[in-house]
Amino acid sequence: MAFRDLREFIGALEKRGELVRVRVPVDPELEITEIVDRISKAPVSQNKAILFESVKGSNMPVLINAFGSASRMALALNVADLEQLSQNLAKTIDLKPPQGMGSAISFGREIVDVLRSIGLGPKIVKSAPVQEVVITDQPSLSNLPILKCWPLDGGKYITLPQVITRDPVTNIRNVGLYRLQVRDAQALRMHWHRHKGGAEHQRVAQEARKSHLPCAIAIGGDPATMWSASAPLPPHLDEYRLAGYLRGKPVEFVKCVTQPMEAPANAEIVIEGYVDPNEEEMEGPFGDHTGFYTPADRFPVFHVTAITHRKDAIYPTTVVGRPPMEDYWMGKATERLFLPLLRLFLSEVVDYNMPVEGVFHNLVIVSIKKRFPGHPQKVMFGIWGLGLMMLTKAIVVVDAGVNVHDLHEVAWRVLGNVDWKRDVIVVEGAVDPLDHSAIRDSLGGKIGIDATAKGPQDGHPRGWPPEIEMVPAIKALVDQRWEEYGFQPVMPHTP
Ligand SMILES: Cc1cc2nc3c(=O)[nH]c(=O)nc-3n(C[C@H](O)[C@H](O)[C@H](O)COP(=O)(O)O)c2cc1C
Ligand SMILES: [Mn+2]
Repeated sequence: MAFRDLREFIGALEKRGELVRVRVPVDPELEITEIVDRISKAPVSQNKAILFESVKGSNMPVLINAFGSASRMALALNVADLEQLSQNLAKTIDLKPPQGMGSAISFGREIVDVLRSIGLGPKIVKSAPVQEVVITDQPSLSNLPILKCWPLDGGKYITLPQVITRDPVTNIRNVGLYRLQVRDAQALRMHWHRHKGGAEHQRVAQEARKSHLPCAIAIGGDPATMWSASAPLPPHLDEYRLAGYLRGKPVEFVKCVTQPMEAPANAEIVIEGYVDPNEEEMEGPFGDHTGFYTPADRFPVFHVTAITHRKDAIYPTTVVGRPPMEDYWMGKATERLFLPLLRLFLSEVVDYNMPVEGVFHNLVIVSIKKRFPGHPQKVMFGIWGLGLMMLTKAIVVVDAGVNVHDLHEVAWRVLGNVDWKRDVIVVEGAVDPLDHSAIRDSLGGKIGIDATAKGPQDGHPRGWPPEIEMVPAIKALVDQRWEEYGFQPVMPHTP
């Protein structure tokens, strides 16, 4: 059952014992961060969503860490566990490995059609909870409980928005989750990276000589809709259709009051406004999800023309920092959901993992069915050519049977299987703007490591040794006699 809005989700979290209400007053400046940082890193039994009911300087409660565990993220996206996201989507698109390039392309079209037809949206409604209160005269951001997350941050940031824009030429909608720095009561700085949908709309608006790029910033809504803003769909695909697919029901929209835009009707808050595509200012610094501060850089300014909200609006937000924090689970959902899509283009892929230590762009471990010389390298270049996966700094390729989610196994395979002269490629290309190690902003070195077993076809004539394994008959015998030897009934776990 799809959630209608954020409060229905909060209700479900509370029923499952996944929500803690904090009633004493707390400071949105640093104090909430320190609390949620501890809770995100606590054992699963203590890692809860938190509703701060009394936040200094605002009368809105603050919801945080609502997506911050595997089970809460699964609940948000309407599945029993995150693995089900892959299975459902694979079933939806009836995934069969494409045979050759022609069918891969038609298969690609099919999936675009599936995504296009899903949601049958946008469904426009006349009256919306998010417009219970409409402020067009001197709308002010200062009524919102916006956090200052970390000590060296350049100010206060809205951290969990859905930033909605339309391509000024094609009118196709994009939704992105980009942080927004408060400049003053009526302006924000828009931190969309150059590789993202919103930034492309800004460039299209510049080329078309538009002075305004209309924009709606939705805060809250049903959880699948909120999360969909973080999904890296290919350009020209509306993320709200993906939300419709996940919910099994289209997202409902209402017309904005001051911009030629629509926003989710069941959001908590909508900030309407526009970006002047030629106006940029310094944004940042900001304590980022890499665990480091991102330095200040130039980004566009967003001017507020209206704020609408529910009468008793709740303000959802998040804090990013040294992982694991809430965004790790939002990204894990993407990783699981996108596995069938990755396999659509790289059918040899069995599974992949973006471990928490790699903060997504720093490491992808991928297992493949290797068939020909150079196959691991083909997969590396394939990944470096796929959407935002282009930003991957390190790719490790292992054989089909390796559990990519077991980092001990992966380390053992890599360290044993790799000849560091033969099996490594280093290339230069686009890297994440958050990569502080890159020599230039957004351009740097990337590594591909082939940790598959090597045979004669890989230029390894010496032969590859067999892996050590006991024969099944002896295993069965020892199982049977275990207690007879005088050991405890539970078998010791072999790592
Ligand atoms: C909590 C969180 C914060 C994020 N902040 C930013 C950000 O400030 N700027 C940015 O470009 N991407 C940010 N992202 C990543 C984007 O949301 C993601 O790349 C998404 O695919 C962007 O949508 P787009 O592909 O339609 O541009 C963030 C993701 C999460 C989960
Ligand atoms: Mn997009």
